[in-house]
Amino acid sequence: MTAPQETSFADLGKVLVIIPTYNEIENVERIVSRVRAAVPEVHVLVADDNSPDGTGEAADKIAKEDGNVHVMHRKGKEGLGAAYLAGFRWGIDNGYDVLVEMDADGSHQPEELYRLLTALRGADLVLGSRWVPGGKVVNWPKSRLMLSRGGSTYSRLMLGVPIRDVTGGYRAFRKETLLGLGMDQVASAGYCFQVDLAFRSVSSGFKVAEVPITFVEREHGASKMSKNIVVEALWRVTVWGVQARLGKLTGKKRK
Ligand SMILES: Nc1nc2c(ncn2[C@@H]2O[C@H](COP(=O)(O)OP(=O)(O)O)[C@@H](O)[C@H]2O)c(=O)[nH]1
Ligand SMILES: [Mg+2]
Repeated sequence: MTAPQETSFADLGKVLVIIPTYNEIENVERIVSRVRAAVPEVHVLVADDNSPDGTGEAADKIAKEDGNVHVMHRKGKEGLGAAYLAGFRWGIDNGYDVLVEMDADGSHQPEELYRLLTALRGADLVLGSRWVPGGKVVNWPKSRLMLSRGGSTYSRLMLGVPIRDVTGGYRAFRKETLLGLGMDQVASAGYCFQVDLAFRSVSSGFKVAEVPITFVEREHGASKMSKNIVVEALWRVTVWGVQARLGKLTGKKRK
């Protein structure tokens, strides 16, 4: 693990790390304290979908003790994409300049956050990437590795985006990128939300950079990955790819 960073990211403005949670009672305290220790100047927003296991209340307790931690209570499970969109809006409305996506389960290591923020100095969006040299995945079964690599490759080829890890969810956006990519038209609910945002950023002409990360599979709690999420991603990416090709033929752009 890396020591806390001495350098400041004040030049990037105010940074908000958004952590969506659904039943992450075993992880929420640990992840928030790791973020706050790794880059003390950042603020955290836990976006909880009314987790039955009490994650939202646990987050409230942390927020009571630490003024840099905020909690958004959403009414029910609406998917990771919806939680992020609400979190982005809250962050932008509350004066944040950089919005970071991070899972609650420790897969996205807070100790690597400084690398994403450093790269954001020269980019509009930075993706933590498992599939560039130096990137890796720890503790994933072969089936999950194949799904992720296959999903990224299919999306890259289908959409023509020059990105190795299109589905990853450890990212840092400048506020201007989110405002410019048409956030209000994003309908993806599950993980294809990540593909959607990456595709929109590239199509809108934003500079997207990838930095290698080590993705560590969760030790506590359960994954919310489901067959529906995979099916949603597959059909949406296929539709976008076909639309993009037809658009090229007819000169129309995807909305
Ligand atoms: N608020 C909210 N968070 C969610 C939802 N689905 C997943 N998450 C969170 O999104 C992150 C990634 O989910 P996870 O289950 O670890 O997916 P995996 O890493 O792809 O297996 C975790 O922090 C989850 O708690 C949801 O419907 N709402
Ligand atoms: Mg996970």
